Amino acid sequence: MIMKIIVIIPTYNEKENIEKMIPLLEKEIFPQIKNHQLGILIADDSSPDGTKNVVEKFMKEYKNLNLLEGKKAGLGAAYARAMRYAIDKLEAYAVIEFDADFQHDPHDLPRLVAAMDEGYDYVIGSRYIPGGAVPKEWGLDRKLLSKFGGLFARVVWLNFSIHDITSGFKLTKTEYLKKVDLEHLYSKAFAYKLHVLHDVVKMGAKVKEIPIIFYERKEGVSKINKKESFESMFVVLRLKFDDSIRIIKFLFVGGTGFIIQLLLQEGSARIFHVPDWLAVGVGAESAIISNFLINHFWTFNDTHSIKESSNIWVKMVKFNIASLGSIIIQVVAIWLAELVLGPNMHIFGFMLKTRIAILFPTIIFLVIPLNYIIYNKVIWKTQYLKKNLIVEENKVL
Ligand SMILES: Nc1nc2c(ncn2[C@@H]2O[C@H](COP(=O)(O)OP(=O)(O)OP(=O)(O)O)[C@@H](O)[C@H]2O)c(=O)[nH]1
Ligand SMILES: [Mg+2]
Repeated sequence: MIMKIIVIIPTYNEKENIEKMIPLLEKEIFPQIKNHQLGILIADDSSPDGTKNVVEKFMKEYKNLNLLEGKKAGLGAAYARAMRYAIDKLEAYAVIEFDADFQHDPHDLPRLVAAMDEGYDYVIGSRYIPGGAVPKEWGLDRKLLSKFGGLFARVVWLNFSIHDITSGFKLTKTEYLKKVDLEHLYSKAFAYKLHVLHDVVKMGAKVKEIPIIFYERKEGVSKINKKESFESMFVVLRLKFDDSIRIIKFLFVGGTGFIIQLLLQEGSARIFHVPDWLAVGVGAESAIISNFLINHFWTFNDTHSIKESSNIWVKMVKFNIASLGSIIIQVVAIWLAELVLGPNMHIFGFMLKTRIAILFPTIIFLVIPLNYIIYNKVIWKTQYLKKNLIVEENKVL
């Protein structure tokens, strides 16, 4: 099927480059991509050198050439604006992020589109896979900076499947881009691309990297500066924090459960003088109910609209079963440990009761992770959130 693909080119003082780039794309590159309808969207930030005039001159000749003007607010702001325009006004099926300065070879464009035709949703022109390269003119400092930036994101996000996180040359299907909150990206500059990549990958887009050679710019001057790398690291961490917020809440709720259990158990034993076994039961079940409610209305409150999910009572029963499972795990672990090690054990020269020494690692390494998985996969079914990661209501033009 013929799809509309828009090549977005942000420009700031790129008169000499854009003068050569537009006819090259229109006359030589686009005709190579026969099975789709291509267009160009220049996102110019009122360049003082008159880039706009050059574009307007070409617009008379090429009907698929569009110009979107704005105030200078950074590369990310220009892209966000242009992507929104490509989605809403040009009704693009996919967009391609592309530099004006010939650092990206226009001859690579058909390969990106071919990967889309193979069924990929997000195609990255990658400098860091075999066949790819960064400019040989780059000094060691710039090479390291670029490599380190990508490595930082890969380590923090624990995503090693993508080799070039900061590439500026890529194709994205708008089906995914529509769900990215473009108006509130964490960066208006270079680091915008980390945010978009993070969200698109999280939504489960099929990603392909194809090797590209990144050249030194031909004309004009670079707009990148050192402070961008700090901002990029900040954006990477902030996105990681967002992703971890559920686990942070979950751990916090676990803590409140522990306190409630202790208070109710001791309260019912000391104030109401109920037998010990009943006091323990009251304490445990109170903690289970309060943990369930806080998790339901707070930790997992974003899952309430999932239709694959069951109702609150069913969840409550499942939650009780999971909690019972946790108790059984602890009992079995301690029973096994005592069987093997005896009632007491020596750790760093100290003698400890085996049941105490084993309780902590069992809870930390077994009970907590297992519960977290069960809550996500079985009780609140967060996997169904993935596709609709970011709600479309955020959209403002
Ligand atoms: N509209 C707009 N375009 C920008 C802005 N900053 C950069 N650009 C454009 O974005 C593309 C990439 O910017 P460059 O300055 O080349 O950044 P870079 O490629 O990382 O750095 P160099 O390797 O030094 O060229 C170019 O086409 C620029 O003209 C901006 O604030 N607004
Ligand atoms: Mg450049």
